[in-house]
Amino acid sequence: MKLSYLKTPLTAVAVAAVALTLVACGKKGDGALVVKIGHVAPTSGAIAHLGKDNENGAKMAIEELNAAGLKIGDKVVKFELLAEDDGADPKQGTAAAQKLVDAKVNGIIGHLNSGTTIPASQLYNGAGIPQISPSATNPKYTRQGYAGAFRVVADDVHLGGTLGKYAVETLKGKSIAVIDDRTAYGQGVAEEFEKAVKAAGGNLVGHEFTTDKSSDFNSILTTLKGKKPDVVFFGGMDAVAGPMLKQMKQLGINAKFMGGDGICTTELAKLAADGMGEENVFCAEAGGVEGEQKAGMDKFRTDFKAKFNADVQVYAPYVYDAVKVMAQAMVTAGSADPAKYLPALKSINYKGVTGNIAFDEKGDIKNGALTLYTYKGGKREQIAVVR
Ligand code: ABU
Repeated sequence: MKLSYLKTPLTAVAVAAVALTLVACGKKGDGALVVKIGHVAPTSGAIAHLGKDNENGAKMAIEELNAAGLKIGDKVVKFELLAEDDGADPKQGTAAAQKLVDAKVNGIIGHLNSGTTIPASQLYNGAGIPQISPSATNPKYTRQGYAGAFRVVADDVHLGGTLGKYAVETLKGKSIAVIDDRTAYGQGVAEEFEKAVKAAGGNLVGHEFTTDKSSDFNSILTTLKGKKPDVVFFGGMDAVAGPMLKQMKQLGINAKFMGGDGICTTELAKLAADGMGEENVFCAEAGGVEGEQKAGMDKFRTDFKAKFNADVQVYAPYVYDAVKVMAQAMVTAGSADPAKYLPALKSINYKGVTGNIAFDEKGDIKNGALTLYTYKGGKREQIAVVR
């Protein structure tokens, strides 16, 4: 907007009105183009530690982008992070999504959970706002036919499938039990795990159910104990898996414990305490790097710890990369207008700290990796990166 046509002095009210108009147009008084990035994760509730981990990944990327003086077209950009808490609750998730749609964000990074990401994606799609989830792994998210839905991690077909095969072929499980928390993620990953166990010729002895808010598992664990499992797979998050592991120990269930990325966190060892055992818990993160790409990831972890005085839980680096990928697409397109940068996002080829990021026709990461971990001395220890 040009102001040179103004012939008379502006009143205070008029000055304020012009300033508001400039911000609404996405421009600041200093000439910078304001680009609003929405981020949503549960920063309250039982998995707030994971939501904060994700949010900190976004903060780190935004600060670096602003410090670099990035330009879109000929305009220096000021990225603003609009961070929302969805409490891992689908209803709160859609309310947060609507708030960000109303705020006319240029793009969305999130949500953390599949159960919030999937319903929220309908709103973002309706508003034409591209969305990259850094951690929601239910396959449905990218199978709805939404042009702007992307994911920088592998999905539950890959996660559950790899873990099921691992339970039978590597852990040599002979009687495998499953528990899931009935969320979009927990149920989905457990189903994929079961399919893979069956395909590998394994024996499933029971499937029990809990919720993502439960803390007493005595009844379902006692039922499973009677079936003498040597492997127990849990589809759910670390906040539930921790107390479940403690109660398995109290009940004398001597079985290997497995789960997907939802339990594969730094916090799990604290939550499970003496229920953890040594090399008794196995899980997979839905991404991973190896070889010369490890140096970038190691540096990210060190920088993250120095900045936030906290270890990476699991997905902060994926959030960090997702923000940078979105910014790169805007730079390539020369525009932060969602309709204009979406084609550049679809064809992105970005080298991030989590590896190479390019998307397939659905919006899923191409050639996604998984990292298998166990826990030793209260710390995650990498077993292998698999594709
Ligand atoms: N992928 C694990 C945690 C997030 C989710 O998919 O619900």
